[in-house]
Amino acid sequence: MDEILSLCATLGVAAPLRADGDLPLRSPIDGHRTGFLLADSGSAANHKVAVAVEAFHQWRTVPAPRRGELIRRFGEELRAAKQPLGRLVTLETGKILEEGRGEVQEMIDICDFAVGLSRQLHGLTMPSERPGHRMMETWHPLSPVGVITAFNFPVAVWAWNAAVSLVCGDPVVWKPSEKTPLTALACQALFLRAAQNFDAAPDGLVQVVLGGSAAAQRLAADARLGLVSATGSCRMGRALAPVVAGRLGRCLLELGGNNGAVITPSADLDLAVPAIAFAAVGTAGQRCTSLRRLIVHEAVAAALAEQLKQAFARLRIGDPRQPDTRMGPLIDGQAFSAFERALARARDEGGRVYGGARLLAERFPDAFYVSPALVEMPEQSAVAQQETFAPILYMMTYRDFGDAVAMHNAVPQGLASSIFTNDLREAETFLGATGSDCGIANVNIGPSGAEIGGAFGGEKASGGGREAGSDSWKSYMRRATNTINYSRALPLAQGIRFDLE
Ligand code: UN1
Repeated sequence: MDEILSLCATLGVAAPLRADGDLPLRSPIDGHRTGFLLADSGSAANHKVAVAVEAFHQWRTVPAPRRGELIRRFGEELRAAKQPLGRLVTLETGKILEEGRGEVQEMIDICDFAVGLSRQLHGLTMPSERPGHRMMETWHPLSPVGVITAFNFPVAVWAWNAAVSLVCGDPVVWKPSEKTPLTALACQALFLRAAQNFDAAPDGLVQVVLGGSAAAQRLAADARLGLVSATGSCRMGRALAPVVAGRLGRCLLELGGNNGAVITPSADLDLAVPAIAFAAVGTAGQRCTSLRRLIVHEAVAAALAEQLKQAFARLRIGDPRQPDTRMGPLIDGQAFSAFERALARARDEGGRVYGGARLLAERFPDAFYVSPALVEMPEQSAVAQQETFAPILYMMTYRDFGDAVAMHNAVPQGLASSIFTNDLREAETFLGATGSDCGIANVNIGPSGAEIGGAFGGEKASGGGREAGSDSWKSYMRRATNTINYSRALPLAQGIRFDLE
């Protein structure tokens, strides 16, 4: 607890804990209560949105490359704070140090991307059908953006949204997960450091609203937020999206995944085994891109299962602060119950479970360490169609490639996917129109660990949103189509005649 507070102080958050707080904070590492924070009341949150609206009115007039300069400075702050912020991510989420720092690196990367983007927010010019006319589109700042994030990527996913929003001219109102509020306050503090001596930055560009699902619902309902970008479970998306839609606002959803990998007879298992292990057990299976389903050709299934069991058995599981640990704890007891429930159900549905035990329970009765589970399933039954946010890898076999793709796509979610093959036809088919139906489809790498340069997001129940790279910025701006008449005549479109005599 002392370390968490001293890291907060280093990062610019003084005394975040409150004796009168109502948001309990518990360490996933040892289960101890860190203390309480104070959730924002409805009126406090309302005021923060009002401040963001004020900031918007000024910020939208600042030239985009100048807005980019602020994000460049923010990136510098993040570089300087990579170690302490990465460590705070580890302490708050239980992810290993390497991954905590990796998250901060992802923030730095998106800042770099956004700085370049700030000079490229350009539209098209189209030929007009009318003589002496020009048509073009221009992109303008939209409004303050509501950003709702999950515990598992407490800082990187916010940064994808914030860096892009801010260069687009939109302040950010951020509701972090109630399980990871300290990293959010730390990011805000680092941002304030970057903005301190930057004249063009109005106060209140980054607001943090602390609270649970009621706070998220309030942001969803707030018509001053033209866009609400929300990351979390499909259930969360189903609760929020209708609220945003009800006021005809824009929603960008990044929801659950149930990510699969097809392992073909030509797969290079020396590549596939470590890729599968990282994707299935990294972050203790708590990434939306975690690998949950293996669809393996029967010719390689036995060899692969054996190698995976060995790889899982060698894995160092425990205190994520130890440099050689590869898998830390689950976030809390609820996550552990979901893990146990899914494994019981898998057994009921005919699955053979390897691993899946609780570990270190005597030392940490209130923290939840587990060994990852490999579950050989007779078919892709109901349990394998759900996302359980834990290290469970279901393995099914196939004979015919077409069946493998069909099985791959036969789940409600459509986030990330991969195929391991050295057969060009299989690879291209998987990436083509009849292949993977996901927003992310990879060849010879796992489904997780995406770079920020591409658009990130999924289809079907994964929500349809796209964040981070490519042209995802367009969701954060208002597009105007402009037609300019520089002639002395008034020809109408579609050749319509409208004579007044
Ligand atoms: C998430 O789990 O919500 O692709 C985001 C990845 C990370 C981001 C995951 N870059 O695994």
